[in-house]
Amino acid sequence: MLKKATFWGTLAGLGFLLGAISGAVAAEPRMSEMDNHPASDASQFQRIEQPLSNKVAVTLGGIGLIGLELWWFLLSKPKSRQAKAEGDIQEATITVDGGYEPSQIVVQAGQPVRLQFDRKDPSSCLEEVRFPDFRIAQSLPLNQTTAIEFLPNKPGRYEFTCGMNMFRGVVEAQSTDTATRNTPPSTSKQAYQLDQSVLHANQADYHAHHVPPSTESLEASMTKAGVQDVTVTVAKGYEPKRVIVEVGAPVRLHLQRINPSSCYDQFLIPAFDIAVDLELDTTTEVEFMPKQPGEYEFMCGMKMNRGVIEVRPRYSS
Ligand SMILES: [Cu+2]
Repeated sequence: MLKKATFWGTLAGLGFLLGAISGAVAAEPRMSEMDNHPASDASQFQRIEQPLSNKVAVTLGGIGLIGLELWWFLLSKPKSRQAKAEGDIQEATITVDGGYEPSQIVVQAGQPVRLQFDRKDPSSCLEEVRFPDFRIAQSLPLNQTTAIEFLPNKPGRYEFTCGMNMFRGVVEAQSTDTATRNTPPSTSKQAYQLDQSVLHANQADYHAHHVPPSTESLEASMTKAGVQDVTVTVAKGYEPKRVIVEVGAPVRLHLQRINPSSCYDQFLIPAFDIAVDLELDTTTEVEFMPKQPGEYEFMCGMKMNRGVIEVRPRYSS
């Protein structure tokens, strides 16, 4: 994957250079016409005069390549990153936000590694990171960077996961250059490994990008039958996190589970004795009657993800 990225980066860079040069060449004759230069100058430019269609094509090509360049640097996120050597230690920063970014770190085997986990996601799922191979289980305080160090003695793939095994990443320890030359790794195995990392990256992506924008709180809507209806999406946490209802009318929650993580297998509202199983890609309904104003917590079966049902006093109309 890294090689592919380098290839495209180089191609885009070359394209940009070509585009800029040809753009300038195409623009030059026009400038000479405008400036009303002496005849000698004009004849100099005439030698490179091109048909208009060529100029347009070259300019458009240049603009297209500039666009590609911008896209490359601004919009495409590398999924894999090579750790940087800082003295004797190889270092990389991983952003913890709806998964791990990047989710694949390439390091050299036999040298100590320091990973800086920058946790930005408040979800309790991500409050711990584990490296089973190194017997590391480290809690990550929110909005802080936590360093984790270990030594990958042998080349190989070392997975790391959140405390709930929900989000994943991998440290790929490669043998040093000399060792690689002596024992080239099998290509098919490498391809398989890349597929695996793409799979994991996609899992993290699912949480990072395919989740509707967060609605913090939502008021239930009253149906004609007098039921307070709310849909709660179970994605990266509960959306909305706060459900607002009135006292004295039944509440029906439509729990729409789109997150495959087993964290969300169960849904609990202890105050109303509700404990239901949520099937993936299915909407499950629960009903209860709020008799007292107040705040009532709901949560997943593992009590990691939480939300609140806010029961307000009835409107006096
Ligand atoms: Cu979880």
